[in-house]
Amino acid sequence: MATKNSPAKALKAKPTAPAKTRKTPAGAGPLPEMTEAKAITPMGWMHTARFLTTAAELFHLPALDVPEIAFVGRSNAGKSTCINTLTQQKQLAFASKKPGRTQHINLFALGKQGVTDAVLADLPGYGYAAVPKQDKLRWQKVMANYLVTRENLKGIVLLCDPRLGMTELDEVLLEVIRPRVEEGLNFLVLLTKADKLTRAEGTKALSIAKLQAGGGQAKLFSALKKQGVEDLAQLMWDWTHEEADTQEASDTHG
Ligand SMILES: Nc1nc2c(ncn2[C@@H]2O[C@H](COP(=O)(O)OP(=O)(O)OP(=O)(O)O)[C@@H](O)[C@H]2O)c(=O)[nH]1
Ligand SMILES: [Mg+2]
Repeated sequence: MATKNSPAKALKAKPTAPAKTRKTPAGAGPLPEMTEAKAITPMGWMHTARFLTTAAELFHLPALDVPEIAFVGRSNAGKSTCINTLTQQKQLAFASKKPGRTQHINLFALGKQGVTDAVLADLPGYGYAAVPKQDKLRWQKVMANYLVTRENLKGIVLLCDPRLGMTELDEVLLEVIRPRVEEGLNFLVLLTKADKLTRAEGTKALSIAKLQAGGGQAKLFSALKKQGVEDLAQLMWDWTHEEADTQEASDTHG
């Protein structure tokens, strides 16, 4: 029997996002806005984030059976800041002006009342010139292995500073994950620090990123201006609750 805090219950909770971004189960019609007393918003769900564990090596990571979303990208692209903004917590992930701040895979658990129904992974950035070559190569291997073999990986967010565009290492990463994206792994190119761009520059960067994303999506994001935050929270919810949505839809159809 499902208890009050069971994952099954958490998975059933439907976030009530603003009407324009709100997703309803296929064929289930509009969600009953007023009757869902306990419904949480995607941002409320994100706010439940808490530190789970940290690992310097892939084999130190615990095997998990909840969906995981990885935040990857160049050093200084804004991965840790993005996680802090999404989760509305100042120092959950360590962000810094100094590149290379994140040197482990850090996992953060999500879910209401201590029930973990998804995990965010903050990965070390690549491409920081001052890192010794040996360390760079070691990290590229750890990351590639993680992205290819992590079984509960449900989606990848590749953060990219649009003023720099995709670098050679971003392209390498795209090649590494392409087979998994083609198999249906969710993928988003997130153009960070959008506050540094004019509207026209943003539009142009977005259309280029959409082409580069292959089967994935592309979005603009600014931690400074809080641009694209709710949209991203909703997407993270959708990625990690796809099966629950499908189940609900089929339940509705009997
Ligand atoms: N203007 C602006 N600056 C940002 C934004 N997001 C992050 N930054 C800045 O970019 C720098 C790097 O941010 P981090 O979040 O530490 O970057 P990271 O990708 O985690 O870096 P590593 O841990 O080295 O891989 C910091 O100085 C942030 O304040 C943004 O949306 N707008
Ligand atoms: Mg970081």
